[in-house]
Amino acid sequence: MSYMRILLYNPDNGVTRNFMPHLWMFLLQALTPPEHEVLLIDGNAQPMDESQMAQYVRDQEIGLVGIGAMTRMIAKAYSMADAIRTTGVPVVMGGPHVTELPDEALGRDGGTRHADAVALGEADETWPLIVNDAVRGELKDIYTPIDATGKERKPSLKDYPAIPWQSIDLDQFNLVPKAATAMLQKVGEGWGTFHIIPVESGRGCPYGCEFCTVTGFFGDSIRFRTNESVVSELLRLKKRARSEKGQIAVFFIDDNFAINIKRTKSLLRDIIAAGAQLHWVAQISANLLRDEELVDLIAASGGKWVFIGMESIDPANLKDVNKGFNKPSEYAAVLERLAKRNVYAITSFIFGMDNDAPGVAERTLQQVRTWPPGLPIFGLLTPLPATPLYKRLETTGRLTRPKHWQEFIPFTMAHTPLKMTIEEAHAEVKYGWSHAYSPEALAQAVEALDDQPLGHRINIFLARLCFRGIYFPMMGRLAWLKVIAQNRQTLFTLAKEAVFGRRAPLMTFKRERPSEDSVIPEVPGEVSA
Ligand code: B12
Ligand code: SF4
Repeated sequence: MSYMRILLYNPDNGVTRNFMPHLWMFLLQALTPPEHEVLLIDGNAQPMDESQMAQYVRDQEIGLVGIGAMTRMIAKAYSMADAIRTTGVPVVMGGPHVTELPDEALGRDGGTRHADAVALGEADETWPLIVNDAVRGELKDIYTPIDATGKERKPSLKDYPAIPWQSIDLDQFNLVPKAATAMLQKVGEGWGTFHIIPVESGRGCPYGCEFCTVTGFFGDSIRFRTNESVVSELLRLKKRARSEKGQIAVFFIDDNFAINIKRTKSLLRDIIAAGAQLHWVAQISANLLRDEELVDLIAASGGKWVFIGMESIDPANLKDVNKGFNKPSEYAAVLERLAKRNVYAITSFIFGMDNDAPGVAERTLQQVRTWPPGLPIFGLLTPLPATPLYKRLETTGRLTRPKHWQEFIPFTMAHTPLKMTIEEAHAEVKYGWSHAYSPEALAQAVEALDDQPLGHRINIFLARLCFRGIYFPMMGRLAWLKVIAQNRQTLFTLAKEAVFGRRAPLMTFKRERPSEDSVIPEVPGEVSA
């Protein structure tokens, strides 16, 4: 058994700083044979260029580097891999992009070879084999998770490793500035550190939306960890937060946290029974949020934000992308149901769909303004490799940048929509962000929670300020100061109330209530594929 020092690296996404680390790094670290040491670098938290990376690999005497990346970071991943390979250290790549296009990473498509080996699909079981082969200097080109008969094998998640959150160095992911730590440790239960930690309770989604890689990658076989394993992970996180006088919020990264409502309810009940509640956010599709009991349990178990892939308010668009199970007519009722329990939504919209025409952003915002305040986010329809969308656009000759990932440009389309130009689609996204996150819109969101405790209004205000940064870069101190200055009136009103305990109305805005026909009937129960 020989010792090796392994580096796991996630390139920066080029848009936002990392508000949350990537789970794959911690998972593979926990699955690495124990005789090896594993170092983690997330480029979003610790930016590095190619020469710094090569130097780091030499200085730290790294023996193997694992790189994971989504499509949008793959160009950076390749150039970092190239720099590492010049030092003679082998690079293994994994994740959704190289799973779909292994030949690209291995240089078998006529391009440069970037990786010594590629791990296809879920690597929970192949990673220890990769490490052992690397120690022997016998890396294979491709690692595929297959069983003895050669059939693809998906990890069951029943023996999920215990990620040692209590001892992992999370310094690079602390969202509280170092200078404020000592002071904030004394506030309330302690705010000296704030971490958003990714936790998965299950994998897989059967819905097969046209633009999504998940059904192809994780398969339509849904697998869950045991409730016990998830609860004990939350308890470990809770203990850590207490011991460092800080806060931890959890992001359940399951693609559809309530895909099996019965199981989700049972997990949430167990979390409550064990006192393992932490504030959490999860992705749940709107159709699964019809169940009042589920929403009660979400609130009681610490759920604060639900990410809903609404995509469009136009049923024709939803049908086009195989997401007809989303019913725009029920969006308002779903959001009201959450808001009644003080749970709010991150509502995600995609512009540039085939039935979108100029003005789509304003039409969408008109609806959004009638809903409880939340965090709308806007993106463009993107043909990710190996998705049904990619194939459809390729066969109909509509891709304008077929290999868009080789030159990633944020918020830029790679195909022409049918009812507007690419430039018009870009303008719609800009309109969406700038109007949803203007100082007036932020003030209105706070004011819409007029009947709620101050904490809830501060929460929505801070969340909106941070989400603004997804589109409008707020990296530097100066950029933050500018945003704060623009929102000074809302800030002042909130601060005044915090100090004097009395509230002056910010604006006269009141959210319009949904019309009768947007209220859906209560349909309890399971929704299957
Ligand atoms: C959480 C999440 C996010 C988080 C951020 C990521 C984070 N910090 O964790 C948020 C919500 C911010 C986000 C945003 C986006 N996301 Co996202 N996200 C996810 C999600 C739901 C979970 C990721 C996860 O942790 N999975 C669990 C881990 C265990 O799986 P994994 O990462 O795939 O790792 C396994 C294998 O891939 C492999 N592996 C991975 N890396 C490596 C490396 C090595 C060396 C090896 C050996 C193996 C290996 O082993 C792991 C264990 O089996 C996935 C969907 C999914 N279920 O994975 C989408 C997903 C990754 N996101 C996706 C997309 C498109 C986006 C956005 C671009 C969406 C948008 N239009 O804005 C943005 C961009 C984010 C950014 N700024 O860069 C796509 C990526 C597809 C692709 N081909 O790139 C996915 C797959 C979902 C989809 N719709 O198809 N996302
Ligand atoms: S519901 Fe979400 S995770 Fe499932 S296929 Fe559709 S977009 Fe992907």
